[in-house]
Amino acid sequence: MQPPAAPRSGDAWVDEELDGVRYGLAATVVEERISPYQRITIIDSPAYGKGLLLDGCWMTAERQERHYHEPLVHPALCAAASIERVLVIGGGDGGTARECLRHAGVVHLDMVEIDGLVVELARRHLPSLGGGAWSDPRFHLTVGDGIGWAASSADASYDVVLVDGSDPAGPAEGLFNRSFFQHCRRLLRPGGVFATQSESPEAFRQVHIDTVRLLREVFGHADPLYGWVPMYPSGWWSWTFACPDGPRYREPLAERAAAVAGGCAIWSPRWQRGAFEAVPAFVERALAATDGDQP
Ligand code: SPD
Repeated sequence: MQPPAAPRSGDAWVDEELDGVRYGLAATVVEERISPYQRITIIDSPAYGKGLLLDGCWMTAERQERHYHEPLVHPALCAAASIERVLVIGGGDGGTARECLRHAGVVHLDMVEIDGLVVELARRHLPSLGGGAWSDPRFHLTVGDGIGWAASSADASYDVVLVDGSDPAGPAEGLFNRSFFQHCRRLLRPGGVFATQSESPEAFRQVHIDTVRLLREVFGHADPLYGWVPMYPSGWWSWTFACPDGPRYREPLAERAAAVAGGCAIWSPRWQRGAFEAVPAFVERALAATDGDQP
C-alpha cells in the first residue's frame, strides 16, 4: 500500500464532523447528487484517491477500502461450514461483494442495496471497488430494502449473511435492531456465520456495545473484532461476527484462508487472531456486566 500523498493546490477540505471533531481529506468534489435516501458525494483526494460519502459521512476510498472490506468478509467466509450462498445487505460500492467472490466456494451471492444511485456512482467513479464482481455470473444485485429482503427470505437460505451498511441513522437505522438480527439468524443454514460492521468503540461507544450485546442475545455467540479505517470517526473501527452454534468465526479454515490471504493487504489469519483479542478493557467490562458478572 502507498503512503498518503500531499494536498494539491485547488483541493479544499472535505470533512465528516461528529461530536465536535472533524475527520477530513484535502480533496475535490467530483459529483454530488441527492437520491430519495441521502446525499451522495464523490471526491478525489491525493491521499486516498476517489472516495464516497453518504450524508457527509465517509464510506470508502480507493486506497483505504481494504482496511474495511477485508475484515468484514474473510473471518466469515473462512469460517462458515459452507459458503455456497451468501447474502450482502448494503455494500453498494461493491467492495464487500468483490472480496466475497474471491472465495471459489461461493456459488450465488445476493446483494441487496437500497440506493441504486450509490451503485451507479460507485460503478462510474470507483470501478476498482467492485472490480470484477459487477460482471461475475455468481453476483445478483437487487436494488431494494435489505430489511424487507431478510424478513421475506426463507429459513436457512444462506450460509453467510454480511451487513455492510452505514451508521444507524436514516436508511441504515433498521440494520441495528433486534427484529432484523432475528431474521438474519433465521436465514442462516447450520454452520452459517453472520457479520456486520459494528461502529467505532471510541466515536460510537454506546452503539458499539449495544450492538455486540444484542447480537449475543440473538445469536448466542458473538464477538467483536477491532481494526482501523483511518478516514472513519476516530479511525478505530469494529466488525462483529455471530453464529448460533458456537464461535466458529474465530479461527479461519486453513485451506480457505490460504487461497485468499496472498491477495489481502490487511487481513491474515494472524491479524484476525490479534484483532479478536484486541477488545478494549472498557468494552470487556461492559459486556461482562451484561453477562451477569461483576464489571
Ligand atoms: N461510519 C461509516 C460506516 C460505514 C460502513 N459501511 C461502509 C461501506 C463500505 N462498503
